[in-house]
Amino acid sequence: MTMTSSSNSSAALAALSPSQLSWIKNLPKAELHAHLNGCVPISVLREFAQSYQPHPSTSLNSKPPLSHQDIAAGLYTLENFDKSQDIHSFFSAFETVYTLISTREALATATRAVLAQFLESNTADPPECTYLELRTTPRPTSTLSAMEYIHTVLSEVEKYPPNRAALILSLDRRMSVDSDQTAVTVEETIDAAVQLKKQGRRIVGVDLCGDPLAGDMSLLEPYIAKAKAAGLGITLHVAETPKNPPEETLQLLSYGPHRLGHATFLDEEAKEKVVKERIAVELCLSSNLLCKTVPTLSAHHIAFYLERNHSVAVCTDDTLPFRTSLTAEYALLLASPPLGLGLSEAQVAKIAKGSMDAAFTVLN
Ligand code: 6MZ
Repeated sequence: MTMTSSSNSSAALAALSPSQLSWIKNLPKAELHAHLNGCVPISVLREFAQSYQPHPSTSLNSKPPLSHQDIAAGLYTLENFDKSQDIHSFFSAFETVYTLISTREALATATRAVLAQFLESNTADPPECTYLELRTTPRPTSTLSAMEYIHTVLSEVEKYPPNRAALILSLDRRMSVDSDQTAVTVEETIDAAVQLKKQGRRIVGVDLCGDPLAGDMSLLEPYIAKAKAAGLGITLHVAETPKNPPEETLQLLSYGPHRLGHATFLDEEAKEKVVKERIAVELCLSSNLLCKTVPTLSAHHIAFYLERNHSVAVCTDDTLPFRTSLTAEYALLLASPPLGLGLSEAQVAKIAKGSMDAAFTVLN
């Protein structure tokens, strides 16, 4: 049996009284920032790993296919993401997930498991969230085109009613803008989102994510404008690391996003703009602590927004590597310091209401 270290959020969860825990579980709330492939339950990945056979068709980026040992090591890293890692080593952890989820069946199974994790009630417990906006990056595999990838995920999302689940398509900062023989481009992703929305399918927004230091963000403007003009919500990961230049952040803000992901290292000018333009911020506490972009909970930038009565949505980001759940992230808000932030129930209820109000379905 593999031992996994416990997380900050599980300690906060354990510190709550039974009535506090029940109150949190029953609070209506939205999960607005969850990456599909970062939220696949480990049990599902282990099952895929059992039948995995290294084959050229499973290789990624023309590298040799991962061996059984590579897969085992990758799963271990995902489950034990901690001391030796930081945000810059985080992105390679997805190679194992992408190798194991390369067929339509595996993708559908993984998507169903992620949706169930957030939306199904578990024995006596209510569902983790009232409403889920799941996001994923379209990814062609050896057996699936990018469009088939999107349709597979979308069909699973659409099995839930519109007031429970919707899909956001992510642009990866590493994507080329308008030509790439081997991978999906920004242009293809935006066109797919726009077309599917026009057809009445459940795509509600576009995200920008991926390695925070990759890519040239100045090229994105016309694509974001096109998505906005089609009525899609825009959420952008911004200033996730201290190395993100302030000019890049201001440029991304100039594209008029409806929401921001993380927004950890905003300078004064950017902060002022975010507050003035009331751009809701998706905050992922465990993710920031484990990626070491925020040193302690008490130093988290959530305090800045709460002081200004600014809309924030507390979210999980990637439940697998960050060993968390939406309930556990809310426990970090309510539990007394040092395990949590010690917010009042009124403050936590306000954050939960803010998450529901910031949903992209509200735009439509
Ligand atoms: C930036 C992140 C992320 O799209 O394959 N992703 N991008 N910052 C983060 N926080 C630390 N967490 C996940 O889900 C996995 C992909 O989401 C992005 C990465 O590009 C990762 O490969 P999908 O479903």
